[in-house]
Amino acid sequence: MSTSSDYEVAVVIPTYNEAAGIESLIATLSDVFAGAAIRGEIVVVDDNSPDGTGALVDSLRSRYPVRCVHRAGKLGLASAVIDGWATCDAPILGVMDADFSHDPRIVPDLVNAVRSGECDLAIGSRYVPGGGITNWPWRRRVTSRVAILLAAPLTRVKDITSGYFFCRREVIEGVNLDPIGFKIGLEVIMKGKYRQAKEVPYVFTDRRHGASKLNAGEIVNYLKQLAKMYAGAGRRPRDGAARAIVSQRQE
Ligand SMILES: Nc1nc2c(ncn2[C@@H]2O[C@H](COP(=O)(O)OP(=O)(O)OP(=O)(O)O)[C@@H](O)[C@H]2O)c(=O)[nH]1
Ligand SMILES: [Mg+2]
Repeated sequence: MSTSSDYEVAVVIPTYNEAAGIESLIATLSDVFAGAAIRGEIVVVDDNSPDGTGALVDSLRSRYPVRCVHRAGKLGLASAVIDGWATCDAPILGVMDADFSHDPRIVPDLVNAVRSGECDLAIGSRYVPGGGITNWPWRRRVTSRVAILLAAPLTRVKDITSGYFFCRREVIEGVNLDPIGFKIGLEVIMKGKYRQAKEVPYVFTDRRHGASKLNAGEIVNYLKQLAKMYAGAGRRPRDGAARAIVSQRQE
């Protein structure tokens, strides 16, 4: 049995009622890691899901490189990711959703961009050439575009609200990440200690199973998070000036 320090990559998957699809995602990710010769660990952080997601993940430990961090109740996506990373020793840390919206096939591109030294932060991106969104109702598309527009002056990263990325652990180590709401990516993009970020395109697809946890409360959380970012922006070096951003078209 591997200890967590044997892994070079740890990907955290926050879950709340994702039993319908989580086994399939864990199996797919395990194959992706093996196919790309990545020693990867999958860390599910479950908030005592009533549908039994946590117990299901526990039962998969002998078959896949996965473990579950159990929390007492629904405490929010961003704090789940931060708590998950805190249990990992791997030099590269990542995050993705449980519902197959984040295409696992680009995991090797994201991880290799970081482990080769090309960048310190590799972001799955819907808003660079080659990226996109399928199956989203127009309301979700508009909400996403408005969310992106509101944050655009803060950074040159195009998919500012991406929840799919990998980075060197030094990028987040010692950084005061605010566990507010859904947008852990915005926290890392704005506060992380990286020299270079890269956006890797992928096509976001609507969830295959289960129900959305994005609600009006999370939109309010996002607006609060943005207000804090704008208030702090004057005290930070301008992101666009300080850091290089490269985009990559997928072949
Ligand atoms: N541990 C934990 N995970 C959460 C919480 N809220 C959401 N998640 C997980 O975070 C990920 C993103 O949530 P989603 O409901 O897919 O949000 P979304 O992608 O914006 O919306 P849809 O795709 O429409 O459902 C999923 O894996 C959820 O299960 C939470 O409070 N705690
Ligand atoms: Mg989703």
